Amino acid sequence: MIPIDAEPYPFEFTPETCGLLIIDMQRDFLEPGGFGEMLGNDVSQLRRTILPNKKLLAMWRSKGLKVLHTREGHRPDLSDLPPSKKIRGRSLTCIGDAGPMGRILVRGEAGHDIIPELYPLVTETVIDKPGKGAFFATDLHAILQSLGITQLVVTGVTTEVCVNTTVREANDRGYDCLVPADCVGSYFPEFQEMGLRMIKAQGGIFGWVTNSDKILSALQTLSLQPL
Ligand code: TIU
Repeated sequence: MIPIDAEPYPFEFTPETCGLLIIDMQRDFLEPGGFGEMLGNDVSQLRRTILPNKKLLAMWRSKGLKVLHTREGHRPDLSDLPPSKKIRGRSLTCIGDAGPMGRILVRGEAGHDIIPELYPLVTETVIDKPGKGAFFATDLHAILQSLGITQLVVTGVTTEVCVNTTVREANDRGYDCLVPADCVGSYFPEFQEMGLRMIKAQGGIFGWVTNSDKILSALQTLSLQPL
């Protein structure tokens, strides 16, 4: 066990049973022309998370630890897209419509895929999720259980939507979640702050918050075990 400086108190990091869960670092959220921009957001707000995620991912991989990625999106026939989600926002274009990076938030399209900077290795788990939480309508819990994972470092976008929803779902299923603030991003600075405060409030009601440099320092103390 390696204690990691975190709020509201140190996180008892057990690397062998801790997965790095990177939420929805997809082109549709981080690049112009995708779902995020379609909702009226400034996608440049999220791009500051790319470099810290890249460093954390590289270190995690170099130690041979488990990495999981998620992608939010839907089947090409949209049979898993609730009508309520399709029409939400009253935008001229909606999920499934053609966009500059292919059909918006549809599996198999360029915009739905993970950004090149954080592209998954073939050995890494990719969870395709139709909702905001990574546990809803996916096999994530079963996969984590079979791997013996009990802790998650959760990164990605957006802080108050898919990251928060996933952390809450994970917490209810018994996982301890650590969120590095510099590796999660929101289109809205106030939601970034509150999203993180909600996780660590009330004695860590949903989990812990730290910065990626603290996790990198802890990982540096481990012997090298490349995949
Ligand atoms: N809109 C927004 O902030 N987020 C999403 O729709 N999905 C994720 O957070 N991945």
